[in-house]
Amino acid sequence: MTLIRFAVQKSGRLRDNSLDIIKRLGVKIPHNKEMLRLESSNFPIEFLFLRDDDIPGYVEQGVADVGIVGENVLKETGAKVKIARRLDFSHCRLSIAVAHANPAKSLKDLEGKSIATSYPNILKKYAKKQDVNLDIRFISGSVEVAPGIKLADGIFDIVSTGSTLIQNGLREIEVVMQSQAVLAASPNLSPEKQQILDNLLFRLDAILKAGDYKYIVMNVPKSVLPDVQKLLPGLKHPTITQLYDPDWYSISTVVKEAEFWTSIEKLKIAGAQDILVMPIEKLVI
Ligand code: PRT
Ligand code: ZN
Repeated sequence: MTLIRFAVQKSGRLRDNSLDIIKRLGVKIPHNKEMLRLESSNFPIEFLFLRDDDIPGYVEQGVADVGIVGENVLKETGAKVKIARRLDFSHCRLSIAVAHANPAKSLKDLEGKSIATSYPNILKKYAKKQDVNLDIRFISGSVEVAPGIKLADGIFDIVSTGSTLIQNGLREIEVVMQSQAVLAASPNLSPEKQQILDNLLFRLDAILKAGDYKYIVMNVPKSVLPDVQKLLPGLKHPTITQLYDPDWYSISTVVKEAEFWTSIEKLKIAGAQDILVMPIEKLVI
């Protein structure tokens, strides 16, 4: 029987969210934190638990067929893989930062200076594009301490909340790239494996789409029903049911998360009451 090999980070920031998404796809993984290979009991997948840095190379070589990894790691390794889907978690950015006392306002002000980073390839390419010469110093971790111990003039590293930069007396001066977790796929899957991946992507899209929408239910007086109806940005038409009191209606529909607050405010002003908002588990359009 054909299986696809699915690489997941063994331990670290991506692991829990990756396993959560896999669970929501309806794919069972036996509980065993020690095992590096595990087969699903209800889907033709074998999971490989690896360091995130190894995932792009393994997917490129076809050792794994797909894998969840940060876009930052994918870009740094330069692996030739396809991004099948962006997964909307582990959002972060890669930025240049300097000590507060450093007057530099952007990368251009760091011409000839030293920058410590765990992402030398991304930085090299970016600096070349900007026509800036840098002395790039590779460090594999704790990059933020480099300026403080005079190891480098600046750093190029992952920033999420920015609190680590602040704790180390650093200031972000230029964002080089945005990143999030992605599902990377090998470019040369057999038709059988592609079929399994397509089944998985169908389920994944339902989960990713559901995250973009909310289900709302509200009560509306008959007198303002046409006004409220005009404001509803639902997927198709809303469901409208008359309540026991003939002067009142219940409306339910699906609203885009991004437009949610503006929609709710407008509906309230138009006369909608008792507005209930619910998350959507899966959405197949
Ligand atoms: O052991 P393995 O090699 O598998 O894991 P790892 O230690 O290399 O990576 P891990 O688990 O730390 O991160 C995996 C991925 O999570 C990264 O490649 C990013 O894609 C993503 N990610 C999202 C982050 C962060 N947010 C993040 N904040 N990775 C690291 N950080 C670091 C950041 O460098 C900073 O030092 O967390 C610190 C706190 O950040 P602030 O800005 O919130 O203070
Ligand atoms: Zn790593």
